[in-house]
Amino acid sequence: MKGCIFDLDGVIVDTAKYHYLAWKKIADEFGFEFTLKDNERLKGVSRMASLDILLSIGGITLSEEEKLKVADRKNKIYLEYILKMTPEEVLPGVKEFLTALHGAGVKVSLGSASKNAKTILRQVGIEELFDAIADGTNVSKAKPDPEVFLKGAELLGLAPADCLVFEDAVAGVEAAHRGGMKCVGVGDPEVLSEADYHIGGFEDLKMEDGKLKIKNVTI
Ligand code: B16
Ligand code: MG
Repeated sequence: MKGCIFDLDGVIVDTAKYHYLAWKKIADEFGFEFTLKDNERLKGVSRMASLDILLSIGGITLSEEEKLKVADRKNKIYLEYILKMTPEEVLPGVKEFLTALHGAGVKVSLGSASKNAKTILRQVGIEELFDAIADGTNVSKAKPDPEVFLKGAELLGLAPADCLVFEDAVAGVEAAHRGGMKCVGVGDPEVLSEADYHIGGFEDLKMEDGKLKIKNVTI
């Protein structure tokens, strides 16, 4: 393993709660209910695809032009939350693990669908721990397409097979595999059953003699 590629939402930070609050505001304005359970369907999904799901829940049809306006409004509301994020919101063990990877000479890239990824990393103070950023601004195909992870590997100057992906979404695990990469599932092992390795959180990982150890397994 020469490089690690990290999903953002659900792996590095929990931005799903802010996506939820912003989409809920949009649903409230249209006058329909949008629940936390509904929000699960938006995880790892691009902004416009998320809007399509939201509108289908509300039974609402909009023109492409109206959809762009609503997506833009949602993003403005989302940004209000994002710009209040603090370094304490980086998920437990992430910063320590990224620092250990750097110490061991392992390259690090982001692999996220978000167009706000850089803003979020900057806001929580870990932007400098990434050697490369593949995100919604330089990739167009959504997971499970492998494009975002292949872009991450390319930006790091590494072969996909030398990279390990960290993902919390089923579509992300599939994207890693389709890109020829092994994947660590972050979260429920039953949901992420296709992942090659499983962790509950980054406290389960450590670097020892330049090698990655997951619980007691050396990779
Ligand atoms: P934005 P990830 C994804 O992040 C989120 O899980 C998903 O809910 C969101 O719609 C998507 O980013 C796009 O985000 O509106 O900021 O461009 O898990 O791929 O890091
Ligand atoms: Mg995610």
